[in-house]
Amino acid sequence: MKRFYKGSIGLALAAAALPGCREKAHDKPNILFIMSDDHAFQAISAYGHHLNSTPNIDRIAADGMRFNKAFCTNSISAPCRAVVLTGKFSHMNGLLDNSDRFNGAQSTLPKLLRPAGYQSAIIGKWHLKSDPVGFDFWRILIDQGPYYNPDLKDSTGTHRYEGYTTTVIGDQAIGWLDNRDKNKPFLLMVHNKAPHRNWMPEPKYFGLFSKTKFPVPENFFDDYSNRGRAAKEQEMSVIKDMTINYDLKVFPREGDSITGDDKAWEGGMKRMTPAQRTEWDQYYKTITDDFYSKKLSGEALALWKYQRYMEDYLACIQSVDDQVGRLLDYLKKNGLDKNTLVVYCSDQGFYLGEHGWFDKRFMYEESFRTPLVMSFPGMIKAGTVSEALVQNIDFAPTFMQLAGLPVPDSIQGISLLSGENRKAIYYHYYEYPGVHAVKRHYGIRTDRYKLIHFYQDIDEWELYDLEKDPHEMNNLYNDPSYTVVIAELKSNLVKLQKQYQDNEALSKN
Ligand SMILES: [Ca+2]
Repeated sequence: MKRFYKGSIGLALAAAALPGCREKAHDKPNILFIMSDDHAFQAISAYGHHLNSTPNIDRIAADGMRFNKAFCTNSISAPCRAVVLTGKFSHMNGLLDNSDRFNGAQSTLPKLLRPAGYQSAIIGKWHLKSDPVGFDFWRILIDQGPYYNPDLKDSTGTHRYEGYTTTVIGDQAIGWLDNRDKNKPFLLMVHNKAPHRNWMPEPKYFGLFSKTKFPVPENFFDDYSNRGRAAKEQEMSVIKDMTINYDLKVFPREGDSITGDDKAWEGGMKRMTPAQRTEWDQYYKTITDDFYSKKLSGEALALWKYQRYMEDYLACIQSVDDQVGRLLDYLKKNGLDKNTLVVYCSDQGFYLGEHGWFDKRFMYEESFRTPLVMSFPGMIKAGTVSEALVQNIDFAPTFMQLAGLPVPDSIQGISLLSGENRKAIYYHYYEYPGVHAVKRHYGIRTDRYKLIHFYQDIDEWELYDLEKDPHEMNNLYNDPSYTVVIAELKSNLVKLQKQYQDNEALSKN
């Protein structure tokens, strides 16, 4: 099977033809890379999950390719961003978890594309602590950034922008496109804050899903039997860890003692203008009154929390989809649509109640997998689907090949235009001890199997047969009928660790 399933031949041929047919720098393809934060593939209608409707993201899939097996390498924000920028695993680019500071002196996409004449910009979430290096233009959120009236930092300083953050980022992206040097090809990275926790929707989408009853995932009440300690000891449970005030927007009552994550409940709202706050209070007061009148507990409370979570999470995505539409319309209106590769993805996946969870981090499918759709008329056949195993290390080499540049050996990803296909992918997560208490682990995934090693304060292996157990409910590591499978996976795991030079993991096997 080729890397580009079904559409592979067209893509490979077009890619091969590129350097010869595009001799002038300004004829080189533009790259519009849109990445959201914590956008689950389950929440994109092109993926067929029917939770919501994302017509504009779906346009990219309809005009191009939907990837069903796109994955990250370390399922958490800052590391994913460093991987995208460098085309290298976390242990190679030096950014292992959200507490690390990115070393901007290293080789990154904007610098790598410069020899081909590219101008580059990044707008929106950055989250790498150091300032962007190598971009011609940058205007970024501070740390995670708020949902309303964000401060954006650029080379001149930090300024406050009034409005809903997703829209502000869209405005800035359009503004940059309008003012760019039109004689040069561009790389524009548009990084949304949404739909990251704590899921504060845009006022026009308040109540969009209030009448929708979302189907509860079949493993929402997972008791983690047949799994190890990592699944049992995490702190990302909708039932136990999702907070009523901060996450679910119920106002605390007079005299309530506010504890834990709920202490942050008012932080985002303090940034609102009085008019925004009035609208917010009006909508969420009704929800608050309803919540206190119901006096829910046990299973009823768990299900209420799930519905409430989904309403706000999906409403935030509606604004993201609007801005994707604006950008696509801009490209078309300005004659850029034919010569621009458009990518939509998320930094990683997210749990929408599967295993009873929110958040990410685990190598289990919902957080390991990311949505990925790409369009490029004339190169990617419309409406194609890829089942190839691809990873976020692949963006940098893909963009380089698209620009007609040789890909340096130090880059660990494979260009999606190369026609090469990998049989297995590698993963390594580090942020432990840390928020949500997901233990350190690494592992290998093939088309059918996943082998994970949880280490540091434990030493536990898990094996899943994704064909028989797609929801990863049954660890088969101690099942004797899988002895041969495990031995083969371990041997391939070692090969990948050597190939990617993950010496720390090699010592833990
Ligand atoms: Ca994220």
